[in-house]
Amino acid sequence: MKDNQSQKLFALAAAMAFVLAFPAKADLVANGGFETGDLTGWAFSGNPGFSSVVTSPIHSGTYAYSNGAVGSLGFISQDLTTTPGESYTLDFWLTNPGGTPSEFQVIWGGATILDLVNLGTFGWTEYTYTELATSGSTSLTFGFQQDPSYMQLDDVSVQATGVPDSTFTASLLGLGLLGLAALRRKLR
Ligand SMILES: [Ca+2]
Repeated sequence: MKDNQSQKLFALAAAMAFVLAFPAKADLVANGGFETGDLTGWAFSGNPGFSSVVTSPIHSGTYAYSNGAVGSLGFISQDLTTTPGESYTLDFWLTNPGGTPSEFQVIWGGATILDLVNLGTFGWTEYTYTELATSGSTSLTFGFQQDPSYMQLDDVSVQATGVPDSTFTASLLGLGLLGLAALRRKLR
């Protein structure tokens, strides 16, 4: 093998090693897209009626969560491992066909951060919040009531805010290594 060919291969291998060593931003939510086809990772409480994981409508993948609880709220929640004092970006998608009475709640660490009563009619809509963690475990809860119909939730994610996308950073490092290898060849 020619010398500069082996250098290229080495640089490529180094770049790949960087990408593998620094995984993408960690999503703290288990089964946030409901792609297990069930509520794996989520705990259910409250009104147990009309709660299911469905294949339509969905925002992405194959499944979304659907709830049409009548008369009172049904809740899905999970405990996230968080760092006290660190802020997190909560992101999710919701769609509602309209009709009343209806209610949708988001509860972060016991504090209600969103409480919509008699929601209007809207297609898949993204909601993004920045929230502070005050303990090593933060509960994330969604509450639903939709008497005449069903609303759907999909693509729930929680990520530490302000952490650079390490895959992108690693890619830049990899490109730098490739450039360095090319420079070394020129200088010979
Ligand atoms: Ca999904």
